[in-house]
Amino acid sequence: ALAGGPHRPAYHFAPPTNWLNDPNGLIQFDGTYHLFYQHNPAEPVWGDIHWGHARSEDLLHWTDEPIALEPDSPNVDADGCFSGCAVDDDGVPTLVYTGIDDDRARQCLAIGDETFRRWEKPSVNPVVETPPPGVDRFDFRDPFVWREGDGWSMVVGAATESDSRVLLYRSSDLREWEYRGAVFVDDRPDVMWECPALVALGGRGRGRGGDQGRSQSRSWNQNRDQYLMLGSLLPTRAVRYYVGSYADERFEPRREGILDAGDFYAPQPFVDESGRIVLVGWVEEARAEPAQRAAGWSGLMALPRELSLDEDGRLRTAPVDEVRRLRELEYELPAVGPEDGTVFVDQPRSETIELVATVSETDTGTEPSTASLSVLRSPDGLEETVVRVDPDRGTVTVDRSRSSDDPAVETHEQTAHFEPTADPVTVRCFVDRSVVEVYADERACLTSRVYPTRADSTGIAISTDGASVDDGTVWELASVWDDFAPSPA
Ligand code: DQQ
Repeated sequence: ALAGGPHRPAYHFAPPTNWLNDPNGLIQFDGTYHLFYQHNPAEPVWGDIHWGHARSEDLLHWTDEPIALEPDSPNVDADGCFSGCAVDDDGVPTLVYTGIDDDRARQCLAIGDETFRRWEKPSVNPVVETPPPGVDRFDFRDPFVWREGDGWSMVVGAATESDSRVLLYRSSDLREWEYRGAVFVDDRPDVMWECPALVALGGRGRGRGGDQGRSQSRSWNQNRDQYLMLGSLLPTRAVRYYVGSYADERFEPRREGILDAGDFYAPQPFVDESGRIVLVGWVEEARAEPAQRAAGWSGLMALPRELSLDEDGRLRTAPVDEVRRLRELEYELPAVGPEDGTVFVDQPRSETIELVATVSETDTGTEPSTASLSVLRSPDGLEETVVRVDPDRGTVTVDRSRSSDDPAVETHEQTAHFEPTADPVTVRCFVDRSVVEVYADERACLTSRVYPTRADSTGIAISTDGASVDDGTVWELASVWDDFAPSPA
């Protein structure tokens, strides 16, 4: 049975029990998607890091699989199997991860078979034993590997005394690696670049099937100006992206931004068999440890997102199309004009919804014009989470000041930015019990954790302050778990 409580999500991936952090080893192999994740199987707090595993045919419904990696090799990974990736080595599923022991980080392999259930750690481990000179022995982790030309490339996150950097390695066989230098340097001091990733933004429809390596190498060299570099940065925990060129073993950024300014960290991209770039990220808890222990689980994954570039070279982020299959009962939302104040919506009353609405600025001079969507709202309005959109300023904010009666949860406001626009902004807002995941026109996204305490905090209200809301629709969304216990109504 699933560890539960009223805040367990119905359609986001969460571990069956205990702790989850970063997604690892994302791959589609013979049609099936695999998700591995940083996992403490004994407690819902970070520690004793294993790799948990789940599989899916549609990126929505997940089947729990046996633990893939255990920290069991002295001088290699006995203190933890930290983050990494999966590749298809000519039909052999292969995990590349960071082993931790004695406060040292080393890059390691695990070789699988077609069941994805037996993972052997070869005696060549670790495949990269020491970092290059100047790089901290512990801040040297999170390998991300892809096929490039006739071999393999790998980036590893690193910190030196004065900067953080993304290190590049090359190999012909995944076992012997040659250090090629820093592909990218971020010169802010005291930052650690965790979970680096570099992918070609090939664009949709390029793929014709094939494995991850093949689809990545196909777009390789075709578009050397269109690469995406990702980094999860300590200690601010900002998830940065850069769009730029990758040539001659250097990445040159052209544009940058924050991928998701909410409770979101350590995302990993992969190229699936259709050629899409799919991103999965960890959504952290914003409740105190005793509440996590009481629930018996901690951490979940944001909805899988498709990343692409628009005509102007800007990054687009949208939930994968499969997410539309969760839609059940559909309701129209009333249009709310700038003078209408607050409109309370009678139906649906649900904690698992998708709400889509278009917000238009109206000409009110210098005042900012905003529209607010209130979700997880109690009938008396004492509990509610407010999603505020300001097209003119280019912001979407999740106001959690009244999200929960529980004083022990985090309630600070979170804001994502996009380029201000005079055009209407379409907001897609996914509510899943303790998750509010908002997309503004595919140009900004924000995932926030909220913990309503009341069973009747299931309502919706719309209010405007100088803006108007039209074209609204709400769907109740299905649960993806067979043994999912609905919370008491
Ligand atoms: N989490 C892993 C590390 C990574 C960090 C440890 C990012 O490999 O740097 O659980 O959240």
